[in-house]
Amino acid sequence: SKQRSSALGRIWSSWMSVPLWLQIFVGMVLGILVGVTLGEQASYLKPIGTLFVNTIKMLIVPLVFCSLIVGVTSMEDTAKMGRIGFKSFSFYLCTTAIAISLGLVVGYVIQPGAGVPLLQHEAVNTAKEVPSVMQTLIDIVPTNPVAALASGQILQVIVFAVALGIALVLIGDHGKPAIKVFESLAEAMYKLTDMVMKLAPYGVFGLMAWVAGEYGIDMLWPLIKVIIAVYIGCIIHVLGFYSIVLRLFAKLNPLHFFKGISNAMAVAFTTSSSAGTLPASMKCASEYLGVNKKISSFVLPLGTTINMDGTALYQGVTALFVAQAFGIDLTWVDYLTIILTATLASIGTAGVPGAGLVMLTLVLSTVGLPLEGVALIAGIDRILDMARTVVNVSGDLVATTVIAKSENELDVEHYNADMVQSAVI
Ligand code: DAS
Repeated sequence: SKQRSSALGRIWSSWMSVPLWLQIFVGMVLGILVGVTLGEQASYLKPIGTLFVNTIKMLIVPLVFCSLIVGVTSMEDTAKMGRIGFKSFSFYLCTTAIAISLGLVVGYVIQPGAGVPLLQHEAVNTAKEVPSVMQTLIDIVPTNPVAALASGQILQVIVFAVALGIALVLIGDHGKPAIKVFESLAEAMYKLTDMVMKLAPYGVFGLMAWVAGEYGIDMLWPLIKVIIAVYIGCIIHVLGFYSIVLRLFAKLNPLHFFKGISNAMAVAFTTSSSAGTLPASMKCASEYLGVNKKISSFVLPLGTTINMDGTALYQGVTALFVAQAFGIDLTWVDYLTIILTATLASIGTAGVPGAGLVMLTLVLSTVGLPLEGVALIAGIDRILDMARTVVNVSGDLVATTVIAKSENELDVEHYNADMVQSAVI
């Protein structure tokens, strides 16, 4: 039995060395295989998934509250950067809002979750009274922030966190101790999120087993449609929207831009980390695009933390997928809430692999969509993460280029020169 326990020990340690996204993918595949084999009995595995979903729910409010306060207070130098800071901040929020809207359009057109036998039976069509758009806008200001935190009114938590963050900056040194507290709480919440995400392979296994057992293998097709929809959205946003932005706001030829950032896009696609791609982005900006380091050294790192066009677009598509899969009709107000939440939440999302999946729970809970949808997406999330990180990084570089041009800090000849030649220079 000694050999057996050491063999088990070896297997466990090799399993733990597998990257998390691969563990989650394996969990999904095994869950589907077990579900298809066991059929109805597989529903006994559902509690594993529910437990996982509940631990994610536990994270949302404290994670969003702390990460947003830290996100807002860390942008103190953005304010100091005056005009450039204002340009960067507004450019980033506008493109993120457009990205999430494009994601909603693509999700609406492709309907990845429609007609899914999946969870229609579970259609949790809570007949929600539909508040008016005006009522929704009024409601985003919490009359009692503590009650908003306690009841998980996400949009109200976000608004209060941003307001408190701004106030903490404005009170100068008096705010420092509190900011320090929130920084360590945010750090702790990131750690806790890491720990919870380590349970994802098992939670996804349990949920996928239940879903595959109840509804059969044909629930794979909707997931494939989600991948297609996200990739189509990302391609449209990068090649379509960013080209228009470059022509319209900077009168630059987009072709040179895409050639110039191809290295950064490759790194983003393979690492799924905007933060990890930052060195490559900095290199592309100065060596290929002719952007003055004074601009790129500020706008790019800022973009890595607060600009997530790809993530926002992905949240638009997947939120609609979950709504369709659960047979829940979203109202205009819901769409507006999703746009507001994803745009503001992107300020607090870290540029690391899988961050978007955690933020998806935030978007789903603001419009009352079941978080089981997160576990459905988790298995394919890495494939989606690669594409959305390319968009995140491209968006950071578009902003840097456009802002540099507007500040006359872009060497246009360098930008227009053929790539090889400019690299030599
Ligand atoms: N992978 C994250 C990034 O680095 C984005 C995400 O997870 O959504 O930008």
